[in-house]
Formats: sequence, structure tokens, C-alpha cells
Amino acid sequence: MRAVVLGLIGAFVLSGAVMAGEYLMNNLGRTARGLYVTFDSPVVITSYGDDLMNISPAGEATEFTFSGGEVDRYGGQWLNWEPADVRLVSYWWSSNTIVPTTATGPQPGDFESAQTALRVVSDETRMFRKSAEDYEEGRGYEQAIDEDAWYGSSDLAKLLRDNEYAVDAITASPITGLALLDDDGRRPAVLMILEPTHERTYTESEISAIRLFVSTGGGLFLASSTWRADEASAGSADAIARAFDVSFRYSGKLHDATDHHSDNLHVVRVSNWGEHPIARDVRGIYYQGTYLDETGGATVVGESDDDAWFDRYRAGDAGDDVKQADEEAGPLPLFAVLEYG
Ligand SMILES: [Ca+2]
Ligand SMILES: [Ca+2]
Repeated sequence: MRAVVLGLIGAFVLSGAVMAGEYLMNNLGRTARGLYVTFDSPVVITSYGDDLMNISPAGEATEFTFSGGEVDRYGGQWLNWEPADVRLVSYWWSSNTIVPTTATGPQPGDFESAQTALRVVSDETRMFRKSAEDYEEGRGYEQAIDEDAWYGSSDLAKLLRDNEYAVDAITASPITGLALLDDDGRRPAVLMILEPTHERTYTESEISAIRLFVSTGGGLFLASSTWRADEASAGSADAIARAFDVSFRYSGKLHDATDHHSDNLHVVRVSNWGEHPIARDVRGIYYQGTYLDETGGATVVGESDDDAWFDRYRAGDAGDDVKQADEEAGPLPLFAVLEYG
């Protein structure tokens, strides 16, 4: 295959005086059915082939989609364009059948990057600011990847970086497919949404963008602590989860009287792990939050003990650390993995 690629590049060089060309390899890891390319100035695609037979639009443009066929894993699509000095800036493959609509045009978020790096983007569009005494200008936000106070996520970011991941944050809403791209037009491997705040809920268009990101090959790491009856909007994570037929239990917090940290019955040590690769070598995690109410098509990979329970928030309190008869008992699902799209 490599020889074929080199041969094609050679052909492009020979014809480079009047037109430019590129061979784009499908490195999605599976069969592709659509390709989106974008240039820094308008071009005419003078020739292309052979696997994706349809091009849209037909004339001069800066963005094109190819469809109407299949490209095997590690196969590719070649294309030539003119003028030759225009640069192809980015491209995405899709495993889904692409039906370009002339009304709105293809959206880059509809496509998977051919260049997905080991990059994790943390959602910091809705950071919760700690109280005044905890706050320093430019800092003091819960779960911020640069925050090294106890409520920050700098330890998690460091762990990811130590394992070769690049970690950065999206800070401006709305979340869109384009907003997740880096400066080179590459999509991240994973979008991380850790405990959305009490502030603004996620809009329908953002949730659609997140679902599209996942259905076209992106990863989503979604976590929720908990939320109270009088803080309904803090259930933002739940609205995202429901887009994948999963939900977080409302208004309460997991407790375990026999496995917890220090005196905190609600900081539960979780030791029951399934066989999934994501749980491999995991022995214990301290966990604070609600549980997964509906798990839909997801595979539960971590659950509580039998003697854990869901301590419900009652009117005016945040639970009483005592199990009442009507409170759900373990085992309760806490971690789940869903293949989607
Ligand atoms: Ca226990
Ligand atoms: Ca209780």
C-alpha cells in the first residue's frame, strides 16, 4: 500500500506546475463512506477518484464533500485541484453515509478527523467559581484543569499528560464541532465534561453537537456529582446523558457505611469492577455523587457494594447519613461505558 501512495505522490509532483494534488489516507480504523475537505481559498477539483464517486459542490468552492462509495481502512481518495498554490487545510473522514445538503452545506462536525491525536479537551464553558475566600483572580474554578486547589482537576490533567495525552480546555460557549478543533483543524480524541455546574444548562444545539461528535468517532467522558431538588439546572450532565439514553439519579448522594474515606460516608470507596478494558488494573476509586438511574445500552463497569445506599436529599437538607427504608440499596451502577454511533 505504501508503494501505491508514493507512486501517486510522484504523479502529483510531475503535474504540480498547473495543479496540486493530495492522496488522503483513511485512517479512521474502519471503512469510510464520506470525506470532507477544506481549502484556504476557492479551488476547482479537476479530478478525483475512484472510490467516492460523488462530489459536492460541482464548481469552485473552498469546501467539498465526497460520497457515494466506500474507502477501506487504510485505503484513500486522491484529488487534484487548481490553482496549485491553494492549500488543503484540513479534512475529515466519516464512516456514515454522507448526504450533503446544499441548503446548509456539510458541517465539519459531521465528520471524523483523519488526524485525531491523543488530545483531550476539557469543557470549561460553565465553570463554577468557588466562594470569595477561595477565589484568586483567574483561578478558583471547580474542575478547572489548571486549578491545583483540592477542587481542581490539575492532578487529572497531569496524569493524562504523563500518559502522552495533550490536555486543553474549551472556555467559550457554545460547544460546537468546530469549537473542538485545534489550530490545525484536528478533532480531539475525547471531550471531558466533569461535573457541570449550577450555572447554565447545555442548550439543545450543544447537546446535538456533543452527540454528533460521539456518533462520528469522538469519545465523551461525562461525570456528574449530584444535584438537589432546588438546584435543578445543575442536572446539566443528566440532559447530556439522556441524549445517549442514560440518566443520573436525581437529588441524593451515594453512601456506604463500611467503605468510605475518613468520616465521610458519602466519599465511597468503589471496589467492584467488571471485565471491561477501561476498568483493567483499577482496584479502587473514591467516589462522590449520584448513581446511574437508567443505563440504556451501556455496559456497567463499576458498581457499589450491596450495603451502599442512595441517601436522598429531603426538603431543606442534604441527606441525613442514615438509610431509610425507602432509599435505594446497592448494588448501584456508578460507571458505565457506551458504544454509540
Ligand atoms: Ca460497603
Ligand atoms: Ca437518608
